[in-house]
Amino acid sequence: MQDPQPEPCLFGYWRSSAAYRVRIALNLKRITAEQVPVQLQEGKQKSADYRLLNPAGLVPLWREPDGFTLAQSLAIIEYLDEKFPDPPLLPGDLKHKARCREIAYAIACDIHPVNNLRVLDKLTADYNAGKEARAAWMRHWIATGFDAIETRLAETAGLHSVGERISLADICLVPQVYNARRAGLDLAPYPRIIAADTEARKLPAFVAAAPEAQPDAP
Ligand SMILES: N[C@@H](CCC(=O)N[C@@H](CS)C(=O)NCC(=O)O)C(=O)O
Repeated sequence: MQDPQPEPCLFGYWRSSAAYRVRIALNLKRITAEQVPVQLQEGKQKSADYRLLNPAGLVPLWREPDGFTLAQSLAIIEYLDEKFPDPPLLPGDLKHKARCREIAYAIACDIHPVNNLRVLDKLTADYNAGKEARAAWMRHWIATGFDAIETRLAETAGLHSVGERISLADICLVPQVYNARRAGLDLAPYPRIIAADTEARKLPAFVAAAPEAQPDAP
C-alpha cells in the first residue's frame, strides 16, 4: 500500500474573512487541504514561528508539501485558479473578468484592510475605541464600499454578482457580507448584494466554507 500523498495546508482562522475566501475557492475546485487554525484572538499570527511562514503575520497562508508558501488570499486564489483551471473562477470574457476583479478588489483592497483586527486594536490602543466604536467604524467602511458595489451590481448581476456563474466576485462578497452582519450593518439598502450572497450560500462549496462549519469554530 502506498503512503498517502502529503496534502497542502491552509493556515487560517474560522472567522477570518480572507481565509473564508480561500476555503470557498478550494471547495469549488474540490482541492483537499489540511486546515491549520491560527488563533488570532490569542495573537498566534504574530508569533515568531508563524512569522517564519508569513512575515506579514496575517492569515491565510497556503503551504504546499514541497515547502512553497504563499500569502494574500487573492494571490492564493489566482494561483490555484491557474494551477487547477476547472472550474474557472473568472469568466472568459475580458470585460466580465475585469468586472469580477473590480468587485473583488473593492472588497479585498478597500473595505477589508481598514477593518482588520490589527487596525481595530490600534484604534482601541491609541484612541480608546470600545466595542461599539469598533463596530461603528466597521459599519462605516463596509457601507461606504457596499454603496458602490450595490450600484455596480445593477449592471453586472445575473444569478450571481457578475452574470450567471459563480466567480471571484462572489468569493469575496460572501465573507464580507458575513463581516457586515457581525458588525450589525443594516443590509436593507443593499438588495442586490443580499441576493448575490443568498444565491451563493446555497452552493455546497460555500456551505462547507462557512465560519461556523470550521473545525476551530467554538
Ligand atoms: N490582504 C490580506 C489580508 C489578510 C488579513 O488581514 N487577515 C486577517 C484575518 S481576515 C488577519 O490575519 N488579521 C490578524 C491581525 O490583524 O492581527 C489577504 O487578503 O490575505
